[in-house]
Amino acid sequence: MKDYLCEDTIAAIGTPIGRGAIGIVRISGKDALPILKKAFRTKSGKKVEEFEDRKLRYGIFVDSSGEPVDEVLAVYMKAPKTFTGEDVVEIHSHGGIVVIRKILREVLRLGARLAEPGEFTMRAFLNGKIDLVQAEAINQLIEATTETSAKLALKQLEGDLSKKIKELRDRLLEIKAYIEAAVDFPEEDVEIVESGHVREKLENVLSEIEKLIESYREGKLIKEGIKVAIIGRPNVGKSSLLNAILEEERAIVTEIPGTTRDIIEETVTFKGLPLRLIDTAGIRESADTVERIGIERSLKSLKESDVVLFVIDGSVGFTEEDRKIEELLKEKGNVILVLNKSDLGLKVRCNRVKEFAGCVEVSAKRKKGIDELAGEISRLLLLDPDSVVSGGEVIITSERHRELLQKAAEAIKRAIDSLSSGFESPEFLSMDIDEALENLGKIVGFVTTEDMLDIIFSRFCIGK
Ligand SMILES: Nc1nc2c(ncn2[C@@H]2O[C@H](COP(=O)(O)OP(=O)(O)OP(=O)(O)O)[C@@H](O)[C@H]2O)c(=O)[nH]1
Ligand SMILES: [Mg+2]
Repeated sequence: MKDYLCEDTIAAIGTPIGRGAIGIVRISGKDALPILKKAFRTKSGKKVEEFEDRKLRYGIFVDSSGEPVDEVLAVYMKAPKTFTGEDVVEIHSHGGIVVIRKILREVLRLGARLAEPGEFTMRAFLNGKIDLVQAEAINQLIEATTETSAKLALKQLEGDLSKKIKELRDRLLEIKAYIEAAVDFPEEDVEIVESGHVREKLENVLSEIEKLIESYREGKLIKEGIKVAIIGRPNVGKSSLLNAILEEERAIVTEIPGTTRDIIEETVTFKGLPLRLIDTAGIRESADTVERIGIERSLKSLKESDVVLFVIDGSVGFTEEDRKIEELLKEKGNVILVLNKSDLGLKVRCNRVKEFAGCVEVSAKRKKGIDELAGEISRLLLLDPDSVVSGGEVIITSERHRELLQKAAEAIKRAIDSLSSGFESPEFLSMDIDEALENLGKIVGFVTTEDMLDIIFSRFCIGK
């Protein structure tokens, strides 16, 4: 994707590879319409000279020798009111992979080039149809595995974060105007800076940037899903708990200890929380090689998790084996004790347990107390997915954005420091503000470099 000139026409299959009712080949660029005209015939075999803008047309797609490939619906969308800002053609055929590949091959033969991953979206960005944050949000939306992360991506696509960044930049530009006036009139520089309340304004901008940076913790959890490891000795009901949360019989449950051998990971939206649930092999001393490997994997997912559900058989109480596992959990902060099998009568109760960050009494078998678990998880992570998604707060979800905001914050802090330590050189102040502006600009794409674009757009799938 080294060539950012949008001279050539690009094409790709826009639908997933596999069987489907329809498949779409998308073409963007100045040759999109001429290519369509060459390969499209009416049902009676006639060429079509005029395609009405934005109107689906039924016909036959033919190959180089005039042989029909498939019956299709084709649409021509005239620039600039299209996703990429260029002429766009879509050919909707039947979804079989053979047919759709044939159509793509023909389109390439007629002069289009196969699109690079993310190239359609990159053209949309380069042609000013969307900014960088929105381009990244498109990818996030495609990659979203839970409802909550999809909603968050959609908010960014609609421009929430972009608006916020632009507003912060405008405020910095206003501050910069005062500082430049101070540079121009050195005798009155102190008065000018004071009359503009420069320091106060900088502090306000800084505190809003810092709030955005803080929102990353929450944003990341929602975007990637909260990793929840279900840990405990064999037979306490870990897999039953997984099944109860998923509301399906996903994992095998038996009365034989050591049933689960390998980790099972499932993504689910549970009471609005995007969870990546990991059911693990029961931890115990074992001579069985397969089981031992499984237990090692349990310990690994324990380490990588955001939250641990430590399950014990509450009808039995803490056993020696449970205590050993508790030892392993010492280092972990977010451990919720799950007292399972409450239907059999509990020997330990949550109000007696103080060692864990949270505790719930459940019956995985009877599906009792399961909802309370969601409450405990969100309480522990200080996460309220409803307000995150529907509230007015802007949340960042990308490491790239976090880094750039951090750099902007540092530059503003420097400016504030130099103001408080006796204001000597407005030129330096101006440089700090410029640095902050540049970093904010990189978030939305006012300021770009080729490397940056390469990195961002190469993460996309082809056809997007
Ligand atoms: N009465 C009762 N039995 C339960 C409950 N939860 C699980 N069980 C039973 O306990 C046994 C073990 O359940 P599993 O879910 O397979 O336990 P596990 O912790 O995944 O076990 P391993 O995979 O061997 O580590 C099964 O016979 C379940 O039916 C519960 O809430 N109440
Ligand atoms: Mg199990």
